[in-house]
Amino acid sequence: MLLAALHAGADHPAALRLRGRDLSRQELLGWAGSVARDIRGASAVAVRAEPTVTTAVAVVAGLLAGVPVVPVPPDAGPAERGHILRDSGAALLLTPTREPAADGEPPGLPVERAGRADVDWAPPAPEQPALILYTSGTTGAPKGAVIPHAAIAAGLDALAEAWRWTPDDVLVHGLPLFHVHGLVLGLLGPLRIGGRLVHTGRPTPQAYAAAGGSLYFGVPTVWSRIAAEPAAARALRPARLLVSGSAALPVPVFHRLAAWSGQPPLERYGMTETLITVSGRADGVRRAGHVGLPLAGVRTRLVDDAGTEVPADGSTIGRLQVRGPTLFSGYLHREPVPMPDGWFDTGDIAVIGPDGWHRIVGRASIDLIKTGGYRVGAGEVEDALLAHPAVSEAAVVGAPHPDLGEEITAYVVADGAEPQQLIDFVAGHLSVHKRPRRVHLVDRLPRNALGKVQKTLLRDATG
Ligand code: MLC
Ligand code: AMP
Repeated sequence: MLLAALHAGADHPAALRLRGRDLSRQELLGWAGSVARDIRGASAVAVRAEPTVTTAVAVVAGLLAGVPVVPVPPDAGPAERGHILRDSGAALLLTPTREPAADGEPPGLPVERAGRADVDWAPPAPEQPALILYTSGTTGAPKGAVIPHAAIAAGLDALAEAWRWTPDDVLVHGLPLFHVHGLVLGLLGPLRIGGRLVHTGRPTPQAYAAAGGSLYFGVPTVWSRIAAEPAAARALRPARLLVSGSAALPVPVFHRLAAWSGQPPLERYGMTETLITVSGRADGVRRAGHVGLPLAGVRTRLVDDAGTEVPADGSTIGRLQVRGPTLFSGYLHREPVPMPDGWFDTGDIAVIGPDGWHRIVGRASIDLIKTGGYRVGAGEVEDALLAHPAVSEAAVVGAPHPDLGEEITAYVVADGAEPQQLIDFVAGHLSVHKRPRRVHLVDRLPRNALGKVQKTLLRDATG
């Protein structure tokens, strides 16, 4: 049973605290059981994934009912939201209160009005899909990665072992509930392992400092802002573990955070399609710029462009491939992903040392951007810009950025549109975090002899 701690173990009146509202495990189970009864048999349910207790209830209801849950970013504009709802085939949209269904969208089901009910049916089979997480590729609209119950269970158990995560922990984070980090680790983690969850709302240094947790999750942008505020970082001294992931933690941030908080952060690496596969250990060393060792049950290897394995010697660079029980089962409505002998190609470039420690060097494709821990496909942002009537050409790159890791930067050929208008246009059509933060208006884009845009030139020009 995936949410083991929900059904057993000690309860707490504030087992979950989201936006200042508390819920015990018993309350959550009864409330979600009632929603689960209403949605059983649906092909999939979409959930507007705000960081609230009603979102927790909706997600748990889907998992109890054996209905795949499709989290929808709460700020998704019409293009992104419409795509997710259509592509996933969600039969219902779970919202906090009753709302009229928008044109072409599935009917809504208000979670706030549900009653209490027991779950008296068998739990879903481990191989059944639990979540469909929409994630960006290099081109086109986001794809729905199908994550089975068994993958989540295996991934959380491996993290519990590596991090000594127990029901005594109070987990604190302020991450969105529509990606692996905030949703799988940050919400389902405490519901499988036990302990309390305190969601801070926006993950500001002050909110983290005030939360009094034992275990903290953050993306590097969150840690870099905390490391810049010594008082907030010092307030984390009583914590047991500060965990960073979803993007590379800059080495200076690692050292600053260690100095102020009294402990080096623990880094781990993963992705939507694989969940977390590599991590430091609570009882082990922490190494700046390194993401750790494969988790229990996971194997990793490096290959060259021809697919031949290269040595794990601490200096040879290769494409990182992973194998194990935490892998997704494929993208919805797409050709099966090639996974020869179960090996999945992450698209990340890495080095593995003789001691097994992994260092992520970068991504194979310039068209996947990591900004504030969010993965954004350049193609999706370019398509959104090209939908503006004034835009004739657009190229999007991730420029190095001290706070965000990479900053979405667009080079645009446009007739009669100002940069801010184009930024707002994208923010209004996709999720707000996918907007370019900078738009350069240019006469033409640099192209090679074959007419392909030379993006490395653009990225280097902004770096
Ligand atoms: C700004 N805003 C606009 C706007 N410009 N709104 C409309 N139009 C515009 N043009 C508003 C936003 O709505 C928001 O409002 C506010 O400005 C700031 O938003 P932001 O730009 O998102 O804030 P920022 O400070 O940059 O956010 C930093 C951050 C965020 C760290 C909080 O990037 C974040 O939450 N990242 C987490 C990503 C994550 O969880 N990734 C995990 C992927 S899973 P308001 O009202 O909200 O303030 C994965 C696997 C693994 O990778 O390994 O974990
Ligand atoms: P997402 O699909 O949003 O989960 O993004 C996954 C990608 O984030 C990975 O393929 C990596 O490129 C990146 N990533 C995740 N964790 C780390 C980390 N600790 N260090 C460097 N990159 C990371």
